[in-house]
Amino acid sequence: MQQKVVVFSQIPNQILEKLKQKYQVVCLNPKLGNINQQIREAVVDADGMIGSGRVLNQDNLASAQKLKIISSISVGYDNYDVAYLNQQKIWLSHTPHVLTETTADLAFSLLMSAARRVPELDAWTKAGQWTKTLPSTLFGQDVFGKTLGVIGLGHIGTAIARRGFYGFNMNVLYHARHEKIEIAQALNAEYCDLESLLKRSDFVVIAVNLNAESRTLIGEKQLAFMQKHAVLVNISRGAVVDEHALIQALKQNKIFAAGLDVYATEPLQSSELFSLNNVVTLPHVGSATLETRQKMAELAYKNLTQALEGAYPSYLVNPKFTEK
Ligand code: 8YV
Repeated sequence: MQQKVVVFSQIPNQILEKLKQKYQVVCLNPKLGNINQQIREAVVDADGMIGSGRVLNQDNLASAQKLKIISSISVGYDNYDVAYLNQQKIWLSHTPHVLTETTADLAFSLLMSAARRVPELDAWTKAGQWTKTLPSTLFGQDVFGKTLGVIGLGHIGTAIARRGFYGFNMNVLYHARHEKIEIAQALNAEYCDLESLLKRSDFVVIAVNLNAESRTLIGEKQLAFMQKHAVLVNISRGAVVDEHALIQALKQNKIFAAGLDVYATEPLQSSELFSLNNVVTLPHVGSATLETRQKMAELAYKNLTQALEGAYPSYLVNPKFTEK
């Protein structure tokens, strides 16, 4: 009997067609009604799921009778109840590595845009306000040779640090659960406790996974450690930062600016952030290039087919269960 796969988000057509050649495919569509109800109904006899950007937990997976794998098209997996999946012996796979450099590029795009006030000055120019030499009140911050503090030195954090060290001659500090000796030596990077990093950095980039330890890691107290000319960049998950505290710090010019790609609530359609000139807001586009999203989908397809063919997926998040 043909195995059934539930596609729970947009995926590249080429990958969708490959799935349809092998499996009975059900594509969910939020425009057709409550997506969680669609998930509950579709997973009853599903063997696998593939997609991203949805919360999957007992609330919408309890009806699954034979689900073997959820293949996430993402590196982060905080939107999945991994403990529940472990209990149900449902594999969760993800797509690390293929998006590392793209996401690090985006992080530096935000850093530079916030430092040199690109969106604000673009709007100023296009509004016809360039009638005389730029007033110093619109000047930005230097990046070259400054101090970069990276919070989380995983693959993406390391790629960001590499850009700062080699590309902008920056002095690199990092904070992580433990020292990363080899990386630190290669980038002449100094391990710091979080408070020191925040106090010493001209640019702070958050590149941690979201977990119980990192949730609201950056709150009012931590923001107060930062220098008035400092810039905060967040490309991890919105919940790592107390968004209300950040808004207050930006409104009171306690820091120079922020560059954000992630938010406590997503999609973000209204926020006090949108009224502030000293924050650059992007819509969770860290990995959003055609090439990279194709590579992610291809890797997720591979993880899925490996599992449905009885093999271990290449990038499992949870344990290598034996058969259920
Ligand atoms: C995903 C991301 O594309 O990979 C991740 O963890 O945050 C992005 O690259 C996004 O999660 C898709 O919703």
